[in-house]
Amino acid sequence: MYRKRKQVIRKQSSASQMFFLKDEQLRSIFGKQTIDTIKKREHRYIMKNSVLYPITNRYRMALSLDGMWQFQFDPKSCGLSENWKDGLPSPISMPVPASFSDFFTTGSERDYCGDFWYQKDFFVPETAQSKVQLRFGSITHRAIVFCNGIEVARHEGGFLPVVADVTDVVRCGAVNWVCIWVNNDLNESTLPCGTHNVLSSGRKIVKPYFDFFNYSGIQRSVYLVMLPAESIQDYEVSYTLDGADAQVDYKVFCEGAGEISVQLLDAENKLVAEANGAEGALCVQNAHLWQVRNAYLYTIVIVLKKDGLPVDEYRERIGIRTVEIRGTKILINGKSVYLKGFGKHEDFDILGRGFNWAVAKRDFECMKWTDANCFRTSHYPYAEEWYQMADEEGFLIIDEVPAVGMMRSTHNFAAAGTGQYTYFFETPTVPELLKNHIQQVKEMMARDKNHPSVFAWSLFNEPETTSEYAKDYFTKVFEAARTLDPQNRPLTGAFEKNSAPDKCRCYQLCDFICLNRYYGWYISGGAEMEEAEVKFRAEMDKWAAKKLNVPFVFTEFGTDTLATEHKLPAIMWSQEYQNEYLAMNFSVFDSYDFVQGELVWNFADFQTSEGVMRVNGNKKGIFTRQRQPKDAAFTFKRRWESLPLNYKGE
Ligand code: BDP
Repeated sequence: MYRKRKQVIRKQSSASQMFFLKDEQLRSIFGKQTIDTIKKREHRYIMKNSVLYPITNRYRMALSLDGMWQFQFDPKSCGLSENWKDGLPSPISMPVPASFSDFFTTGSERDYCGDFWYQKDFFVPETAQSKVQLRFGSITHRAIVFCNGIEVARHEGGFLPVVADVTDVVRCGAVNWVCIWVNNDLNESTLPCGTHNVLSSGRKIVKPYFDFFNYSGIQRSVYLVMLPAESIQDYEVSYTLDGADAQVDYKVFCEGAGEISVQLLDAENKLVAEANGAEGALCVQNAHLWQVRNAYLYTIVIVLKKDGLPVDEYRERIGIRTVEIRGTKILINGKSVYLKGFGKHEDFDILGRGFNWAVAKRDFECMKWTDANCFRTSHYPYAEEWYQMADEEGFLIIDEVPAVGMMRSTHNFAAAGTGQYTYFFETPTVPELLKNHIQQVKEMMARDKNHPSVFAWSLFNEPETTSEYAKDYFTKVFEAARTLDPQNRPLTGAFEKNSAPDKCRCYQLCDFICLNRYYGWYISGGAEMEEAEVKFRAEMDKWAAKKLNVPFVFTEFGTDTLATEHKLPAIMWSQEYQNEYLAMNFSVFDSYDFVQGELVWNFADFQTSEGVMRVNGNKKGIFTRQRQPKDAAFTFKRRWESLPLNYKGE
């Protein structure tokens, strides 16, 4: 009966039929809204919607839509033409947030590549504020969002928020429905890069040019956001220190006119500074700085008033700290910091890449136990909650855009070190790729700019960097990125072995240089470890000879290690080998003062595509996929506990 009722509404409100309905009919479907606003609706998503993290207070409300959704694969890609937006023909249940893959018991479902759909009913309160939005933490990799059968948003890119303004299409005090077309295919003009094969059966098999499973779906939380008519759209902050005091420069962006006031509260909620206006400065005497692994958070309270009365308020925790690259040092609050930590993935059993607070909590506890202070969001921006936790725990983040797989090879990591030219940037798809790349840098910086934990932006992982084409391409990406961050944080990218000191044409673009190196694993592994060290030092000597006077950070080094394997003498894949490899790497890192950080690959074992190089995924974890320590975790704990924060600094 329930379903029947829905179908009646759906039929009436189908977008294709909408303009054939009489005004009275439209009014009866959409209540108080006018036909004009309904007719305008299809273009609303072009307007920039606020990506502020959803909160609830007197003026705004965020209702979680997490839970069971309905789901259907669309292997024939007929859903759009058959109007599945009006109701999925035969859906199954699917939890959100989560990747869809690991719930299934057949390979064809787990590895599904193509179109698929999500759908959910949701109630909009009668008392809803003037603006209503649907906000998805991400939809992987591309989506068209329909609300009550009407298109409200389109988005390319699977790791940043999708916000749809549904003000003109929802019915308040009634049940509405959202239906989403999603596609998880990969190609060379979208981020990350890849391709697909079509089997003789017609089934598509995705071929990522990267080394992690192509998890997809609605992998982060979904909110129904209700905002006042005039609202705070965004804000940005930047910091200057002056002795014991600090100045917080801010800018507030609003939709609609009004007076703005800004306050800064300390950790005890006591007012420490205030200012008025859309732009201004908050002066904080005896500021508590946000320090690495010793975070102090203030709360910024932004109030929008109209005719003297508050109409909106947004508050968020921020940390006062500065970031600077000076010579070969990375300075936080003017003091040199040696980075210790991990390249990570959003990856866990059953959830796939779905965000889960409990997993994130365990990850932070494990990282703190090793005395780490930093991680890279390899190879895509993570769920916002990761950054909130890092802000609180005092972790530094290198925030990475999903520019991975920009090298023509089905497994780009396997091409690393072969010395072969793996061309990429001369293909016709490049202008489109560049457009998407810059767009995602914009969206990442817009979302993450106010997190004190984010101290640097990584604009790529292991692309081809030796051609003139690559140089042109990345020059454009860096030029665009340089204009976007109110704090002008350092820009970098992770270079693989082919980006050698005498060949790479892109390292000059970076404020500090990140190297992914596997001497002793992909290069001269096993019995040849001593040779690996010779080659490693030879490369480092070449970098040293360039006298670049910038910091170098190892953003990857590691060995696949099975938690079950022990062997004396050590052999590749054994826990003993992982430790011997690390000892060699540490001795190289310690020999060069400009090496200012070590982020091991990877924090934990993680799922990848199948292949002869992978045993149920990548096993380079220092922890297992279940977050239990391998022997190497104790090695890191010992080393990192013994290194001062300003190791090799002044
Ligand atoms: C690097 C990639 C990373 C891989 C790693 C590996 O950046 O994504 O997982 O190698 O081979 O090339 O383990």
